[in-house]
Amino acid sequence: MGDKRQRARVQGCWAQPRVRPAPPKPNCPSASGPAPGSTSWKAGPRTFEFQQPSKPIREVPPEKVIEKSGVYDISHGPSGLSRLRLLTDFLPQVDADWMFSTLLAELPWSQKTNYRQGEAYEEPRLTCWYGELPYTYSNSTLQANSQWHPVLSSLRAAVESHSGCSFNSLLCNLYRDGKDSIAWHSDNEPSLGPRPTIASLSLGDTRLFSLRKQPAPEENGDYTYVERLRIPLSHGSLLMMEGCTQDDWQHQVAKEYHDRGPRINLTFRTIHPEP
Ligand SMILES: O=C(O)CCC(=O)C(=O)O
Repeated sequence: MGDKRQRARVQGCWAQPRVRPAPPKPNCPSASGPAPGSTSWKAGPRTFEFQQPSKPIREVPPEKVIEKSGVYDISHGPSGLSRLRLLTDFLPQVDADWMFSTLLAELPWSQKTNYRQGEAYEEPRLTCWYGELPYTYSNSTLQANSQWHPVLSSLRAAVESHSGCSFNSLLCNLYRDGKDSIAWHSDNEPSLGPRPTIASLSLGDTRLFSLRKQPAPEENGDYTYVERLRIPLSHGSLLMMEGCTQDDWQHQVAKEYHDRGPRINLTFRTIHPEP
C-alpha cells in the first residue's frame, strides 16, 4: 500500500486536503465578541499577567480514617494530648448479638426534649440514663436512675477491667435507623469534670463516628480547614476518648441516606456532683 493511502487510513478516514474549518459564527455576539464600539478587542493579542494571590492558598486537610484497633494520639494541643483507643472486637460476636437484642427490647428508651435559645426540639434518637446523679445537657435533664439492667452492669465491669478506669454513669443512645443522629458536640459539661475519659461501646449496625478539631481562635469559629477523622464503629467495638479530646475536638454521628439498621451506643462516663 502506498505511503499516502496508508497515512489516510490510519487517520480513520479518506483524508481531504487539510484545510482548517472556519470557526462557527457566534449566535450571541454579546457573549463571544467585543461589545459594539469597544476598542480593546482590536488592540492585538491579549496578554495575561500572573498576579500573586493576596492570601496564600489553603488546602482543606484530607479526612483520615481509623479502622484498625490501636492507640491513636490525634493531637498534642492546644490543651494537651488527645488520645483515642479503638478495639474493634471488644465483644465476641455471639455476645454482641444477644446483648444487642436484649438491650433493644428491654431498656426504657424514650425521646428527650432539648432546648436551644428557648425553643424545644426532639432529639433525633432515643436515650436512657443510668447513674446516681442526674445528667443535664442541651438545657434538659435526665433524672438519676440507679436501676442498672444486669447486662449493662456486666458491660460496665468488662469496660472497667479492660481500661483500668471506673465509671459511675451511662448514657445509652438508640439510633433507630440512618435518619437518627447526634450533632457536632463535645462531652464537656461541667459535671464530667476536666479531661473526662469516655468509653463508647457500639452494638448493632455500623455507623460513622466523625471528629473535627476545634478551630484556632483566629478562625472565628470557621471549621473549613480543621483536621477531620472518621471511624466506622462496628458491632462489639469499644472506643475510648481520653486526655483533651473533649477540649480540642468535637464529634458527631451524622444522618446517613442509605439503609441503616438500629444501633445502640453505650457511653460510660463519670459524673461529679455540681457545686
Ligand atoms: O453514638 C455514638 O457513637 C456517639 C454518642 C455521643 O456522641 C454521645 O453520647 O455523646
